[in-house]
Amino acid sequence: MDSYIVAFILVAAGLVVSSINILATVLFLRAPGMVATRIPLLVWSIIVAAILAWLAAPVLIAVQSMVFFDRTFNTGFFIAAVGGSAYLYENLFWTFGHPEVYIFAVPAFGVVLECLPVFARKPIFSYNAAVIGMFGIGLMSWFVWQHHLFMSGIDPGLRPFFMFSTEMISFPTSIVFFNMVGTLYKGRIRFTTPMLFALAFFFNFLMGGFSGVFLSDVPTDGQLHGSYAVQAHFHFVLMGATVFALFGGTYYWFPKFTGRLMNERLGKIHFWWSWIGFNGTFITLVIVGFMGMPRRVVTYLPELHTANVIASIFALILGIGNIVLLLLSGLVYFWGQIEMRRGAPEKISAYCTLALLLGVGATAFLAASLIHTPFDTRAGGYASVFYGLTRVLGTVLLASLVFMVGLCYRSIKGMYSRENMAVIDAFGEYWGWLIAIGAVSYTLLYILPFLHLE
Ligand SMILES: [Cu+2]
Repeated sequence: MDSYIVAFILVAAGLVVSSINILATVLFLRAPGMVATRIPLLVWSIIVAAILAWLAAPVLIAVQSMVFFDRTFNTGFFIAAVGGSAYLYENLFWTFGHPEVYIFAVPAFGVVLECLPVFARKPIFSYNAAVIGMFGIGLMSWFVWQHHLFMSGIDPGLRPFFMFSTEMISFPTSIVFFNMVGTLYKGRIRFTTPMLFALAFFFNFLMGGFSGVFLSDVPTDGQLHGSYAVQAHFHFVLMGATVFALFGGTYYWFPKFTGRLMNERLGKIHFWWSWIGFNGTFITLVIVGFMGMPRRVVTYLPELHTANVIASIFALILGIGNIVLLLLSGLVYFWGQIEMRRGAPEKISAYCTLALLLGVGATAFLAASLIHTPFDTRAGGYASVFYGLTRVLGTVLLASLVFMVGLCYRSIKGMYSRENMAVIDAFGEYWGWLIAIGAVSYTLLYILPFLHLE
């Protein structure tokens, strides 16, 4: 536990330092002629996120330090028995926690705002409004944190303010959405893979936003607090919107990194499997939440069984869709090896980095799809196999990704060449096999038993 706290503090400190780095770069190191009104919207979105991270992360450092003090030096900031308050912890945590949501979400807006004009073949609709909208979101994200505490003993007199402020954040958000709609309007749209991901972001964020408006309403929140509806809302924003934008961005900028387009057909398979799997899982969980199923509980009422099975099937689809991503990671790495053999050793760094990113994305998605496992895995021999193998696979996958970080670092430093690529080849062999084994065991472990369940 203490090492978790220290890790959190270190990550938060890293966040502060890197956001200062980004802000200083944008302020002082712009190319000549790069005036404020010409900065790409992606960069504006990262500026907003960097300001949020710069200001919010210190709060996390402070609150985690206080927890550390409570645990190690017998202080009592959050311990009620000696006059501290756990409610204080919740407040401090969410003072960081709500802006943090936008540290993820606003750059996703930026990615989508870059993709839409290209594939709608029209300039962005009202650039200035998009910048103002994103800054508005960043500013207002500071005044809403107590919507997480409506049911945690908040002073009832404060509730209307936080209800109102939360609902008001949909105004700057709508401005950015109008930019997106305006850009699409009468455009000659090409449905490429990045465009599909950008449009999916649009839909998923809308779902997350709408459910957010309902949850910010105090009486509704009283009913839905701690239910699966909240969990689904959270996933629509952080996974449906942010991660989908991340994938779209990867497909969009890949050719710029490597000079090669990614395979459109595989990309589209990846997209449709993920999107259908994602929405099938979480739309079902919204409904299950409305029917009263609480979070963090393994068992549920018998009448919710069908809905839970449906959610599980879609969660599996989501996982399978992202095996495509893992396969792409192997493929990208393989291309890198070919380029090296052709005598372009400098290219391996770009390929290796992208293979790494795809691997991280696939691992994250696989982990997410396992959150809603369809079995009562706590008992019996199957449970042991399920947990044992999942952990072994997860550990091996994570270890490989860590190794890949080292490999990428060395390749960026230019330490590999056509004559000196034994390590590159050895890892390629290993990575290919691991992906194959992962795909097979995922099918055996998570899909086949499920088909025999009913
Ligand atoms: Cu919030």
